[in-house]
Parts: sequence; structure tokens; C-alpha cells
Amino acid sequence: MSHPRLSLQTKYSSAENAKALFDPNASFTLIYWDVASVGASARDMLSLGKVQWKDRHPTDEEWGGGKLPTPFGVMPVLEVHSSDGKTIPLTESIAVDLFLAKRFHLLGDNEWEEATIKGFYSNIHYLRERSFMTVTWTHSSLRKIALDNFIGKTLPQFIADHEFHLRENGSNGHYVGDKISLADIHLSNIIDHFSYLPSGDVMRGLFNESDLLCKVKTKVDAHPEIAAWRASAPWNTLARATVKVYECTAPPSEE
Ligand SMILES: N[C@@H](CCC(=O)N[C@@H](CS)C(=O)NCC(=O)O)C(=O)O
Repeated sequence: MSHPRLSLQTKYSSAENAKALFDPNASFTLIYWDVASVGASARDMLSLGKVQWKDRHPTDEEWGGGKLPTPFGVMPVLEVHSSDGKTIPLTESIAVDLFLAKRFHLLGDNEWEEATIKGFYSNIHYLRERSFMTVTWTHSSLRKIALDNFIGKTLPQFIADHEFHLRENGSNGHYVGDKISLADIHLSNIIDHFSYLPSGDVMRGLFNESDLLCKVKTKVDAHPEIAAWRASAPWNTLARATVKVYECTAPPSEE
């Protein structure tokens, strides 16, 4: 069944859309399920940016009943509301994250830093995508072998690769330069993501063995605005709901 589609063409011109996106007084609505998952980095950045933002969690009735048009039938969708009343929708988590990172100065200080941060972000993002596609949402009979492979090979390789790059940047708890960036924030959220899964203790254990990765996470989580958001009741509700959602993805032997 096809979903109700939302056009990305607003009734405004391209230039007006662009102006609205960077309106310093804009507010934001993140439309996503009431879980951390693919919305987590965006929420951290909205908090860090000290802007007015809110979560909108569609009800099952609204979503299942086809009452919420989106560009591709998936969320997150970020709505940017300019102070002169325009609402500009943005789709796809990568585009949303990159937009927010640019808006809140989380893409470094020059073209090289930006391209390098985006490279790290993409690699971090791909780890979660691989796990979604090959482990979490695979056929239940394949989950055990897929999980063993992920824990035995994919994750250790990822950690070793990222330790190499963090060391190359001076082991200072940042991927690029000496300040927080989109890459740092995404790593922190991906570590959380794996902690929420049924084998979360094992995965979190592997991350915990890496001082270099933990240093990045500690710094992100200690950022004043991010720390305040993560200490809030809504953040904790999202974290608990995420654990519940993934419970059904445990391999059969663990059920
Ligand atoms: N490529 C998309 C994928 C987003 C996605 O898969 N969203 C899921 C929730 S995590 C969704 O909205 N699924 C539709 C549904 O549950 O009916 C992105 O990164 O934004």
C-alpha cells in the first residue's frame, strides 16, 4: 500500500526556503517514533543548538492510518519553522543531521575539516545501517549467525579503524581538530544504540574496552546542553522505549 506523500517543494521559492532554514529565530519539530534510534543525533544537536524544538511522535493510528504524509513513507522528518511563519520539511536522517550540524557549527572550521567529519559520520552511520539490515531486521533464523559475525568481526574492525583515526588526531577525544563535531556526536549515539539492543551488554563491553572511543563519548555526553538533555525525563523515556522496541530482535536462543 502506498503511503501519503509529502512534496519537498514548498509554496515558496528556493531562495526563500534557504533563508527560512537559516533563520536565527527558527524553531524545529522532529517527527519520529518515540525511540532514540535514527533521531538521536538530531535531538542532541537541537539541544546543543539551544533552539526551540519539540518532538512529535505520531500515534499508530495516525501513521498506520496514512494520516501523516512524508516524502518517502519513513521518519525522521525535520520541520523548520521560520519566524515569519514558513514551515520547511527536510527528509532522511543523513540530510537532517548534516543540516543541523552545519547550522550549529559542528562541521569544523574549513572545507577539509568538513569533508573529513562527514567521512567519519558516514562510516559511523553505516555501522548502524549494516547492523539494521544484517542483524536486527534479518530473518530470525539468521540472527544468531549474523550477530556472532557482527560481534566477532564487524564491530572489532570498526573499533580498530576508529581508534586508528582518533589516535591520528592526537587521542584528544575528537575526530577532527580539538572541538566537538557531528562525528563525535554520532559516535556517542551509535554506542548508545548498540547498548539498547538485546546483546547490548556484549557490544557495550567491546566499546568500553576502547579508551579512545570512550573518551569521545565522555566528552560529547559532558557537553553542557547535551548533558542536560540526556538527564531529562523525555530522553530517559526514549531510551527505555528503545530497549523495548528491540527486545523482539533477540536471536531465538536468547528469547
Ligand atoms: N533512510 C531513512 C530510513 C528511516 C527509517 O527507516 N525510518 C523508519 C523508522 S527507524 C520508519 O519510519 N519506518 C516506517 C514505518 O515504521 O512504518 C533515514 O535514514 O531517514
